[in-house]
Amino acid sequence: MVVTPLLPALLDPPDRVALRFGDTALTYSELAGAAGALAAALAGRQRVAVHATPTLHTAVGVTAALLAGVPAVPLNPKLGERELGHVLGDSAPEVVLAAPGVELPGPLAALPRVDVDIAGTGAVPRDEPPPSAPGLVIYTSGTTGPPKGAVLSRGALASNVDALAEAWEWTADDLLAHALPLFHVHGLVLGVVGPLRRGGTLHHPGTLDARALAAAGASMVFGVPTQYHRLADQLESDPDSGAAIGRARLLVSGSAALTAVDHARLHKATGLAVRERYGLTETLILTAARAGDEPEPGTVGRPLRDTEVRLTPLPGEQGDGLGAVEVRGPGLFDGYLNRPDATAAAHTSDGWFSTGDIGRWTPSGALALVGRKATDLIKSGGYKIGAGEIENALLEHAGVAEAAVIGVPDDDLGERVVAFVVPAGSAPGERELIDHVAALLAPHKRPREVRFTDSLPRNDMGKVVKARLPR
Ligand code: MLC
Ligand code: AMP
Repeated sequence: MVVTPLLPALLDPPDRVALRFGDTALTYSELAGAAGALAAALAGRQRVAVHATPTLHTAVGVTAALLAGVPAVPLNPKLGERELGHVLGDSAPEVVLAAPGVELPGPLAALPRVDVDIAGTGAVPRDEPPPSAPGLVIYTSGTTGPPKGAVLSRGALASNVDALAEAWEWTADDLLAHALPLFHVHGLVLGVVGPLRRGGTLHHPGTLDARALAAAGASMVFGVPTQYHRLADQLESDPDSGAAIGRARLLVSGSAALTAVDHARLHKATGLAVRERYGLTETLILTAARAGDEPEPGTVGRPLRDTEVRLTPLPGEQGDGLGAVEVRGPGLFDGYLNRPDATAAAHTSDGWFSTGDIGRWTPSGALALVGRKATDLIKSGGYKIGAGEIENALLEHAGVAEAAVIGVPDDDLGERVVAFVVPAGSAPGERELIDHVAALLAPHKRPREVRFTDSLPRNDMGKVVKARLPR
């Protein structure tokens, strides 16, 4: 069977920069050489972990794994020991890819290591697995328990970035700039696989800083709302950078809602209307505002090609158009690794994936998201954070008798993690508890604030009623 390549531009490299991180860049020929050499070293492995720093090495490492047909597990380099132990135990990678000289945390350092040589020269393998084969395993939080590994097939990656290319008229001539982490769908699938599949260029400036972005000369920019919020702050006193960024075709925001205020501030500073798109780790991107559509702030656009989105009325709703967002399509994951129970629970009885989001259609056919079903999921800085995971980490501290974690609205982060703690004996320090969580889990999961209390509000069954916690 002839399989269509996932990254055709590497088989016939155009004369163009593929990846630029800071001041270091690789052309398509150089990337093909480096990733081709590494792919040869990975051939035949079952699964490979990637120490996913925001560097050229990570992009080359993941590209090599995709070329070799070996599923890659990108890891947040700041994962705490508990989370890292879980992810490695669950995904069982045979080797870890890392930049030369970088020190790896304990459990990762115990794995056989393959250094990513960005100057390597090897041939790109001509054979690749079918689209049904797994391409990436990306870990994501749920309401309870440790993160689950979403298995994304090569076909899901390809079809999703192709549908986005159609929506955004994304071509090889586009220069995409973003400063996203490379261990989630946004930065890695849209942000690395996307431009490489198009044969275009990615520029990763490290942070979405106004001056760096202005200098990048990008035609497209991706970011999470927290990054755009900070950018809007900077542009208030830097109109020149605003004008330079405004020469882009498209600014796209996703992973969480961009506020109306930030939409307006960015429009004022750049002259561009930010487009939003919506998706999940498990589904890849589902809906997007098109390049040519009238901007409609507060919506996340229309379903992508071949993606079906339905709204199932919520129990007790009186026909106000609100519904649970349920989806089907070629971008959906194959299930959670080793978790058939969780995979089944995430689907309806007739096979649609339940996103957990609540939405309504607007008259133009765009989706507006109005909330989430679970109060135990927090979106902070564009990261999904399960309250239960943080509560469990807090309860491991000897000074904590009871804990309840919620997200409270925050101008910068969207939501901020706040922990309510009933101390065991004399209360530990707030900083001590924050550091305790940051050491066990990734630091973005740490509470930004701890409020000590004598008791948590509970219902007659003894269950904590988070709605009664002061926001
Ligand atoms: C602070 N830090 C600590 C600490 N306190 N470290 C250890 N112990 C403590 N007690 C450090 C952190 O390590 C970090 O270091 C810094 O302080 C702050 O980190 P942060 O909490 O992450 O915040 P910030 O730097 O302000 O980051 C904001 C941000 C980031 C927006 C840049 O949140 C981000 O990159 N978000 C993107 C999330 C994303 O990609 N989501 C997509 C999911 S996919 P240092 O060194 O880093 O400064 C998805 C699907 C879809 O949702 O639709 O896209
Ligand atoms: P994750 O599991 O990290 O992939 O996060 C997926 C969740 O992010 C979705 O279920 C939504 O709640 C949220 N999300 C993604 N994009 C948007 C957006 N443009 N607007 C609002 N929420 C979004």
